[in-house]
Amino acid sequence: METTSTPTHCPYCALQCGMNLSPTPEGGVEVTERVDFPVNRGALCGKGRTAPAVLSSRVRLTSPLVRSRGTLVPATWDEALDRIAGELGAIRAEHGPDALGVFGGGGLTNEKAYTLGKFARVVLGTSQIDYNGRFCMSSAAAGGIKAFGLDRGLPFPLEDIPKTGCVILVGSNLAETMPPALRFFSELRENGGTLIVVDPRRTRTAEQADLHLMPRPGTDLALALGLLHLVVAEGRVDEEYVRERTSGWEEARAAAMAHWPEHVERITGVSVPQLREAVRMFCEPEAAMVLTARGPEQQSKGTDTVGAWINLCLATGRAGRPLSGYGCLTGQGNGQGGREHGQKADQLPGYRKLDDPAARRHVAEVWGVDPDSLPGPGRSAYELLDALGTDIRSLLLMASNPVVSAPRAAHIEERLKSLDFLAVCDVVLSETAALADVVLPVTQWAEETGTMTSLEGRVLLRRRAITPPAGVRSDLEVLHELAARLGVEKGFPTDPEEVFEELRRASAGGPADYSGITYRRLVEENGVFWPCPAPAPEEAGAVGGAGAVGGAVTGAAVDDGGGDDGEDTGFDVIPEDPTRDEAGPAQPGAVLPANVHPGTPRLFLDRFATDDGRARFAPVSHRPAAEEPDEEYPVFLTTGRVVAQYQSGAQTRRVDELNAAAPGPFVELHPRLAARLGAAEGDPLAVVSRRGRAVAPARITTGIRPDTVFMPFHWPGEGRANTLTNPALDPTSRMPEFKVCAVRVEIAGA
Ligand SMILES: Nc1nc2c(c(=O)[nH]1)N[C@H]1C(S)=C(S)[C@@H](COP(=O)(O)OP(=O)(O)OC[C@H]3O[C@@H](n4cnc5c(=O)[nH]c(N)nc54)[C@H](O)[C@@H]3O)O[C@H]1N2
Ligand SMILES: Nc1nc2c(c(=O)[nH]1)N[C@H]1C(S)=C(S)[C@@H](COP(=O)(O)OP(=O)(O)OC[C@H]3O[C@@H](n4cnc5c(=O)[nH]c(N)nc54)[C@H](O)[C@@H]3O)O[C@H]1N2
Ligand code: SF4
Ligand SMILES: [Mo]
Repeated sequence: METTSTPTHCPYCALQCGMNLSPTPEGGVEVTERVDFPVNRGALCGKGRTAPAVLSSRVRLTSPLVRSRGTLVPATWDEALDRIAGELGAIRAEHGPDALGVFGGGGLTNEKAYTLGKFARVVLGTSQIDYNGRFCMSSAAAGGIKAFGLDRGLPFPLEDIPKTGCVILVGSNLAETMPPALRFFSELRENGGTLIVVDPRRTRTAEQADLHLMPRPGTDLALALGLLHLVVAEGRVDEEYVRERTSGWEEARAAAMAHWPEHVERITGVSVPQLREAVRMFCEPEAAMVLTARGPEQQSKGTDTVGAWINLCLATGRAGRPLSGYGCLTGQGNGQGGREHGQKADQLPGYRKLDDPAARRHVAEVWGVDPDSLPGPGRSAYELLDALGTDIRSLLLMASNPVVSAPRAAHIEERLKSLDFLAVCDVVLSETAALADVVLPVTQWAEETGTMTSLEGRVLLRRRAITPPAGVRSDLEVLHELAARLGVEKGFPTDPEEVFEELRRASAGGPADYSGITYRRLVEENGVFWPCPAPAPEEAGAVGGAGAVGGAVTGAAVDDGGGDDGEDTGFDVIPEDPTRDEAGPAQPGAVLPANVHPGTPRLFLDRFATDDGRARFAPVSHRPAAEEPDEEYPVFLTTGRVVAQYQSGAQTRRVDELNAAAPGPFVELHPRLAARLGAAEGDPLAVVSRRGRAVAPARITTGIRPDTVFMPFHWPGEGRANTLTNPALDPTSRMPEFKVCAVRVEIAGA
């Protein structure tokens, strides 16, 4: 047990708020204020503040569990690990490596996500790996790569938001999903800027807006096209910018011109005067931003929708310029880093592509394997889960709870049950872990060190603050032990910093280049924004300047100069144990040695990361949701979050204070719809879709469209929202349509 307080970061969302963990007299830890981290300056939401409750042995797993005669019973680590390795080996021998599925999570540290991807490809030899981030920001990632050649959630730090002129926040309820970030938007308005919120519900976030557009679910694509139509019609296109910094305008323009404002009003339900007002607010100031979150992204056309919002930025010259740009508000703690280092079906570390021969060669060399031995791309998350029990016979699952969080969850639950073998690593007995043949209890955030990459693209060090209870091991130890049992003795270290050193080399030269980042720098500089290349060995000894930390440098230029630190690797010297480094983080603006790349807080200012340096317009047109309301299912269902619960609730449903604030599921509906049903506040409502039926009490509010009901997805059982959701996939990102499906609502039991 450490005796001093440790500066670290929250276990939950992508904001990665800074906090101190201080020892309590009882031998535990409590969260205390940490003001030096600029993103939250000490502010935390209730989830962050109460996070130590999940460290308690009262709610967590402290012994491996192995299924014996139908029930999970405590076992030793050796028994549990032997069982997993034995089953995986046997299934592979009988059905081949692609019968072994692996599923990861965006909450895993970079070190774990990297190791899990390597484990799947090198130890198991399977192509069948994907992760829950596919359900999260994959449409924004696909849209960003198409347009800019690179996907980093925000291309600028949050601190730029108060200084811009207007922000359109599309389908983000950040007042509930990232409460401390609301400050940046309040400051924007205090500075005279404006906020537009696009959401079918009048959320706590929408209440802050100068203009709230309330479209039908699933119509953001038409909305963005309608706004672009007006930009053209009103002569607001930045012709010079379009000429010099973009390509594909004519096609995108033609597509937008087919979306007349009156037509868009009919599709979206947003009136033409409101559309005009939004265009005026967005175009008049010198700089403006569009930020999307899950609302427009979790649709079967999410990638095109993101493309349409980016088009709006490009046509008006609002990308790759100071205080302007398109960004996606990534969701999970390591939603950003988790999508960069190889747990994704088509990916190798450093955001490299698995089907790129040069990438395969580079990574295979770091891993010490033959490039030809690396499997090709596998299936996306939903497709992988849907194939369980067919050609995929076993699943190793780490950091996700799909029984609650996957679309068409009853079906996925059946698929999980139909497996020959399921192994789950978790900190608690989640609904998915409860189905497993073996459950391994793992260490969590405060008990282990690792790096996280926040929604800003800022790589952070989350530090170990307490000793884990006896009986648990880290995910890295699990992968090390399984690799050894499956015949791979080397290459799976258990020390996170050792893994990070390898990740640096594997990512070097890739789009998400971490090679210039060290644990020491992360502590001293309060995080480092990627890309951050290490100086090339041949540059060592050259003279050059790195520029100021936090300064505007481009993503593409990697001119970090050089200096002589006496190391031919160009890497920094790593202190023995930086997690014990007493020195607090340096102030922003710390002076760096000349040969050190400062990191890249702001991307694209000189050029985009495409081959020709130009941003690409997307030639997109509106199309309806995969399932639209009809006579049988006349109401839209949309889903999302409440402030006091996190995701599948596996962690937060174990915290008393959070359960008191958000005890269970509900169906939010408009008084007019309630009147039609004859429903009063609190009445049990049955919500029925083509996938199934869920029951939860009515919560009546005028803050939602009368044609739409909303359910949060944090609970299992009768009120599980995902019993209803439609797994229609976006053709590019393979994102399921969590945000739109058609339902019938009735009073339960009536
Ligand atoms: N409290 C809490 N915070 C969280 C999380 C959590 O579970 N709980 N999870 C984290 C994660 S992983 C993520 S991804 C983020 C998600 O953060 P957000 O994207 O802010 O969260 P959601 O509630 O899923 O969706 C946001 C809004 O989209 C709206 N919406 C629904 N359908 C549509 C539509 O068709 N168009 C538009 N424009 N809007 C629509 C919903 O009404 C909702 O208010 O939150 C992170 N933070
Ligand atoms: N209807 C509907 N469904 C949705 C969404 C929606 O908006 N609507 N949103 C989607 C989105 S954006 C997301 S991100 C997903 C998230 O949904 P899930 O993937 O289910 O995410 P979590 O509930 O965070 O599950 C993480 C699990 O990992 C465990 N865990 C935490 N840390 C660690 C660790 O370090 N190692 C290991 N091994 N385990 C750990 C936790 O205890 C928990 O059981 O849900 C998706 N599902
Ligand atoms: S906003 Fe996110 S990172 Fe910050 S305290 Fe809440 S859950 Fe943690
Ligand atoms: Mo997410």
